[in-house]
Amino acid sequence: MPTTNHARTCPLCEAACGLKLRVEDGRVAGVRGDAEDVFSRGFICPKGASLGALHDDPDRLRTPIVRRAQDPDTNSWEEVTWEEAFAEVERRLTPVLQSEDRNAIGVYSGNPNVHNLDGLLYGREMRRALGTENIFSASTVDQMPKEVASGLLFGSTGSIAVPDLDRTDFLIMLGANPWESNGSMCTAPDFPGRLKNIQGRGGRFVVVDPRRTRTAEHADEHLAIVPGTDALWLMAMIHVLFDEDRVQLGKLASLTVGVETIGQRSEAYAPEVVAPITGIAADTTRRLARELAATPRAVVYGRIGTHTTEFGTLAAWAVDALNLLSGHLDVPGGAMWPLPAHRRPRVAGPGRGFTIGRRHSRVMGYPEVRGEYPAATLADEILTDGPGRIRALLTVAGNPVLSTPDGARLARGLRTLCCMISVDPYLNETTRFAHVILPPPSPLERSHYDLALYGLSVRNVAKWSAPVFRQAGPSEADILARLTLIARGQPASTDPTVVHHALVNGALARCQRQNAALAGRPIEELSASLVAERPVDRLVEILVRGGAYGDGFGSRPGGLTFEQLRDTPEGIDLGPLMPRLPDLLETRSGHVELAPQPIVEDLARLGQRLSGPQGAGLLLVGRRDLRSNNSWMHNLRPLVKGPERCFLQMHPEDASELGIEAGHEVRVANATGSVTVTVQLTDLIMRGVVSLPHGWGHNAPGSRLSVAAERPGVNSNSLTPSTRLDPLSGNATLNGIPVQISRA
Ligand SMILES: Nc1nc2c(c(=O)[nH]1)N[C@H]1C(S)=C(S)[C@@H](COP(=O)(O)OP(=O)(O)OC[C@H]3O[C@@H](n4cnc5c(=O)[nH]c(N)nc54)[C@H](O)[C@@H]3O)O[C@H]1N2
Ligand SMILES: Nc1nc2c(c(=O)[nH]1)N[C@H]1C(S)=C(S)[C@@H](COP(=O)(O)OP(=O)(O)OC[C@H]3O[C@@H](n4cnc5c(=O)[nH]c(N)nc54)[C@H](O)[C@@H]3O)O[C@H]1N2
Ligand code: SF4
Ligand SMILES: [Mo]
Repeated sequence: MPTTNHARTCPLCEAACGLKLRVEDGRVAGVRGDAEDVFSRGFICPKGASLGALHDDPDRLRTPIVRRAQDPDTNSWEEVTWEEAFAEVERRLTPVLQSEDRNAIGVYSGNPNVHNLDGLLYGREMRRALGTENIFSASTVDQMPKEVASGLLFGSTGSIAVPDLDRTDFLIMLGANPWESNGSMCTAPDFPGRLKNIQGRGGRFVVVDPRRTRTAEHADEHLAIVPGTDALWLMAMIHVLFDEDRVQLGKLASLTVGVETIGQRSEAYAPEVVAPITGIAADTTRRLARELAATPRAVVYGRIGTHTTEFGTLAAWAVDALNLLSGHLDVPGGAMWPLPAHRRPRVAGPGRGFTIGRRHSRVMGYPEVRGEYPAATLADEILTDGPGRIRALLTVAGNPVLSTPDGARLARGLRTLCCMISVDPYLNETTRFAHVILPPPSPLERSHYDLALYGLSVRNVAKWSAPVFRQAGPSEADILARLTLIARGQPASTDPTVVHHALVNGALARCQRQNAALAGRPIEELSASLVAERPVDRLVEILVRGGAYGDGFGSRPGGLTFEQLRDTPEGIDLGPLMPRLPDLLETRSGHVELAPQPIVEDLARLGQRLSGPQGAGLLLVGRRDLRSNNSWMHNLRPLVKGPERCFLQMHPEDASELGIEAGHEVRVANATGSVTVTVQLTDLIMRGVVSLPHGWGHNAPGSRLSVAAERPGVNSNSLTPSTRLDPLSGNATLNGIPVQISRA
């Protein structure tokens, strides 16, 4: 077979790098960064380089499997045909569907959906068909606070402002470590290189993190902050702007309401008051607030360390508030919004606004947020008896046993389900409780276009990648379509084409409603003009042709077409971010709502933190490692070889007070659980803080992760309480968790 080369966007993290894969004899013989990719220009990390290893991993499931024994700990899995698998899904799911209690079915969707056209375009249809309110996802152990803050401020959870990295001269970055993570809610391939470029053009960047991370080591300044106190520090920054008369709204003055309210509410947060709680000296805070206000191109950016805390939404809101009040929102070099090729700009004017709590979860009474309940309460809904109790669960691309709070309790709950179906390529800590596992094709067997990430990107870019290999089984869209049909009560053998047709026609009708130029043209005619073949690609084609740069199905000659995407495998650069206000605003007032009621009320809770008891003891935070990806790539030897990565970081002085020495096995414990792990002493972490990575603990009986099981590590979420949530978003508090440490 001849050697072939394939350009591809990497689907493994938010950086969306362009890769070049060399295929020889039907196998991936090499992966390198694609120097011609318009966005990443050759950047690659070790994970992207292991895409071939992922494709070839013998533990990756290629056929559906069904569990025959009641006890998940025994290995009773049997390979079945796809027809048998769907028949088994129907047999198990139908009684629950017919019980008239649709909430008896729960759905958990995990992170890889974000990088997968099939999951993004078909998951919603499946959830809708199930008709349950019990929807959960990894969003509430991640970015939901930023979505809620953006919803309240700008009217839509999708309107997330990103730092204009390539044009800023001063960046304050909180709770992010892009040197390891490659960036999040800010799609920027070679994030480290872009940070170095800030310095290269004479600018500065400052990192706020309890650990002196690799990112902090490269920064011009590092501020060690007490975990969970970012919202207080950001309020102190806002305080300085008002106190020293440095608020500058610029063009946003006429577009913003609530500025005075925030001025009043910030009075209590003088840097001097906040300093003993955050650990950041008052004069440092004042100096940075002045520098932010005085630098024309400057921006504040906060990520997971700020979001996964008890004040996550307030911290996320305060980042945007600080950008706005210092004149750095919607201007080059500040925080801006992308306009991806698959979206259309709105016409300016009042929108529908955003509300939380349209209903409440059954057991804990948590408010619904963007149609979901907190992942942290999934176990409550399974374990607590009564009408509406979850008895059947679908997981799609998620591993909540390792990724969400109190994994051991969730595992106890999953064991009791009468029906669990997982769409997942691995038999792991979560899917081992399933009755049927339906494996999707490998990432190299599907097409790719970043529907989610181009909405968070530091440049407007469009790139579509063709599959490298033909898929062996059904596509993930087919799998989800068949689940949709079963949920609708159709026989398991129904051809999923009906779902594909309905989605494509629905998308065409929507496109027509939004494009006046298409009025009156028959759907059949629009449909006949599509050139893409697979249903997911036809959906992308519709969005792009009807989108901001599209050809409008011939009504805007010269506009973007699917042929252009297909024939430009290195991607199409659509230019730097452009100002988007006011057309982007979807609030009811049509303004930026700086002081929405939920935020003002929650600021009262933050105020109590000023006078409340300051916690003693050690606080646990997480961390990420370049060669890891949440919980699911520890089975690839090229990534996990080398030194052990799952260990506890601790400051030497904290250790010596407890009689702990380097390399000791220690017991980390709190009321939720305990783990035993090796300790590494390092002054990279501030005193009073310890750090453990998440996503480990691969020693569950009955799982099939032969490489990962050799060095399983421990599950840090054994220590995460399921009840300490950010009240506005329902997001779990994953950082700043009190723990006790002793020699094991
Ligand atoms: N303590 C602590 N906990 C955390 C975090 C933290 O910082 N600290 N981070 C949180 C964050 S940010 C996130 S996003 C969550 C992640 O939480 P989850 O999304 O629940 O977990 P992942 O580890 O990403 O697991 C992904 C699953 O998807 C499967 N998968 C991979 N590719 C595909 C595919 O193409 N299709 C399908 N159907 N399945 C696929 C994998 O086998 C795996 O089972 O974890 C959160 N948990
Ligand atoms: N290599 C690798 N890359 C990944 C992932 C992975 O698992 N591995 N996961 C992907 C996913 S799903 C996501 S969401 C992104 C996340 O990407 P990032 O947001 O960059 O996440 P982290 O690298 O975990 O960095 C978070 C930092 O917050 C710090 N921190 C903890 N608590 C606090 C606090 O209270 N305040 C402040 N200011 N800082 C705090 C931690 O010490 C840590 O250095 O990464 C993505 N990329
Ligand atoms: S940085 Fe992310 S997108 Fe780029 S190669 Fe690595 S895993 Fe893939
Ligand atoms: Mo995430």
